[in-house]
Amino acid sequence: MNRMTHDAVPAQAERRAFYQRIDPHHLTPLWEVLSALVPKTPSTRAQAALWSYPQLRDYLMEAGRLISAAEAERRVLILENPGLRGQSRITQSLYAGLQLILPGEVAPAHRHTQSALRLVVDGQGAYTAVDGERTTMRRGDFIITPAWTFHDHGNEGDEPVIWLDGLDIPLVEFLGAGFQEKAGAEVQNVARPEGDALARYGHNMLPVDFAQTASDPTRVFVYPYTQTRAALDGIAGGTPDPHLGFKLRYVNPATGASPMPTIGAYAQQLPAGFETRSYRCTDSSIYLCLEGEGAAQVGDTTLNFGLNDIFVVPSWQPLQLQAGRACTLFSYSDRPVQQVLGLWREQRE
Ligand code: GTQ
Repeated sequence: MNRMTHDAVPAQAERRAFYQRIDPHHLTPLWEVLSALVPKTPSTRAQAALWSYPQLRDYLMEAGRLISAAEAERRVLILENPGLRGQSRITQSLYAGLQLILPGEVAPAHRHTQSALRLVVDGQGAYTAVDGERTTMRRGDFIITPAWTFHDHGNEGDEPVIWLDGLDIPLVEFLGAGFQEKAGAEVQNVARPEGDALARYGHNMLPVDFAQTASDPTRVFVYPYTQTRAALDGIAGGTPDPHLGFKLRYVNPATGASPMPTIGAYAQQLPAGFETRSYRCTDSSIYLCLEGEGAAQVGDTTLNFGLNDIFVVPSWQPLQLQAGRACTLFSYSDRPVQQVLGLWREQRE
């Protein structure tokens, strides 16, 4: 018979002494951490949280007086999840920041393996250039900077311009795959006229010999808000999904996959007074209110959001959205990663 079943279970003190003896050999017992390592349901330290835009804007303008875009390289205030302070992340896998560029400033050209999205929030007259093509940044535009593409931002207008940056920084850090380099010049040469990529790849047509695999980022790098609005308005006369309202995802038009392999992005319309039924999914999402106002009930937490406010909904927490006035919400998450790995789940109540 097994000794363990004969004798008394070894005292806690004896176990602890054992753990201490193996510790210098870089060993630790699984049974002390198993339930945390393999949880019954997703457990993240990330919390539901909201950042009010008027306050964000004030602090960002203050940052504008303290440091130039040139010195900062990117003048950004990072939105850190209150449950993940010090980690420069808004969810376990994704980063969010609010970037300011003042009239006359340039954020110099560089590239990195981290993928980035921009959602333009405030002001006009700025541009982003991606691999030699510029696009004027207009409010609500969704612009992407795929991995390893050179990008610089500039403001040739006379107003401060602010946008939300969404990057896969924590994911790339986790994978140990981060590289960065500066371009030879601060500002990229313009290689193609503005609108070239959208004309070639974004009108339900493609260059005749063009072929692409599903994981490649799209050649379309700007999704103008005018088109997003037109799409949402076009379906808003129908019946809203009880859990999502009218929700569309941004795609690579050549493949139907997400614009970039690591980040999915969405635009959603909720009619005035509409209340979604409880819904949860394994991708944590970052939302920005582009129009209207409302409330997000995330578990026990109520987040009241207004114009340009940003809020985060952690993995597997039940979400109910309530629109006050009709709402348009932008959101992004790591859903494409979870789906390709066979991990993504949702639950509708
Ligand atoms: O605009 O290239 O918020 O490299 C963080 C890292 C923005 C950018 C961020 C970046 C950028």
